[in-house]
Amino acid sequence: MTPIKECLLNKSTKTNPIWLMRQAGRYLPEFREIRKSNPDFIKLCLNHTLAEEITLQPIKRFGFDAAIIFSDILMIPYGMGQTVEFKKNFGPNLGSLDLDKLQIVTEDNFIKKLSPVYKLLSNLNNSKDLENKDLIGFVGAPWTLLVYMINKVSPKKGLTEAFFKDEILINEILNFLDKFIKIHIENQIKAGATIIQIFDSWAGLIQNDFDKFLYSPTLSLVNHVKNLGVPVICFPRGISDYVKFSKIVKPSMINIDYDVDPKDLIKYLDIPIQGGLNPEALLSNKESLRKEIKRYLDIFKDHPYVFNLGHGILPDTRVDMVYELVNIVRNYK
Ligand code: 1CP
Repeated sequence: MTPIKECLLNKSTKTNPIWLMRQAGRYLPEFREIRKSNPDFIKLCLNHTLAEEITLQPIKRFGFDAAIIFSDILMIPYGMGQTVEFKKNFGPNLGSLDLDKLQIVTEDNFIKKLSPVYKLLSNLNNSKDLENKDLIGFVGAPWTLLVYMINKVSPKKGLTEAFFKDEILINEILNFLDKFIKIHIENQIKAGATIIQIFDSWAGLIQNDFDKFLYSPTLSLVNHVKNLGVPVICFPRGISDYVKFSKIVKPSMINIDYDVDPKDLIKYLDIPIQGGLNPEALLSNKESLRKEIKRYLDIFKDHPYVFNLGHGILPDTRVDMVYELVNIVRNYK
């Protein structure tokens, strides 16, 4: 059984399993090399040969316990017919949203457009490099995808009231998202994903209607994954109440961000926990990195815990700091 599966079953593991969010990409020189000659990011995600190579790059270097496929949460709006572009130093830029066009997108159209993602998973499923490791497929949560689809660009600067003005549009998109996210999950599992992670990167922007935007739509997905017999990890980044979320949504494991106090959590949570370390710790020096890692490992000594970060690894991270991190986690006693 893989180390992460053991952890999910509450078994004690010799050392904490480890992988890092956004481990494939940005900070790796070998990724940047490929990216240079592939300016169209969506095309790169749909090139299953290169996507396989990129997925395995961090595994070959660091021997993580899981590979996460090289893809993006915005492949779902792309599959639903909205254009998605990534501009240098700007981030994603989505095209106009046409409900009439969305209504005629069939399950077959969607699967056809994203078929290289499923091919990527089935190829990786047979890879020697992933023996006794998990293969993580993922989706964006409905709220986070709704945010990108309506806002069209990153909501880094927050959302204005105008975002919420068309309730009919919001409800329609949420319905479509529930349908197509489930299709994407199902096809990733069929192709060989052994775990699904649901990224709700902008959950922290929700201020009202938590049931409508957070709990109900996520619970619907979590139940779908569980019915397909695969564990599901939720990452509702930036919400204040991880305990309430976990009690309502009941994921197999919860990924925490770096703003929550892990000591508080273990008092109230009995499900396995993943993550927490501030990715900025990797930009400091080895001594403070060691201290921060030890803080998490000490707190989770008697709790099923997968080591990971509290958000994605930052582009400026030095590769030698990642080696150091893996070393510290693997040798912790
Ligand atoms: O310009 C480039 O080279 C592209 C950078 C890049 C990469 C490497 C983007 C654009 N996406 C990815 C890959 C990616 N995205 C992966 C696979 C690699 C891995 O994790 O190992 C995954 C899991 C994601 C998930 C993702 N995409 C999230 C959720 C996780 C998170 O970090 O919060 C989000 C929010 C996105 C949207 C996205 N895609 C890319 C960017 C720059 C962004 C964020 C934009 C923003 O700040 O709003």
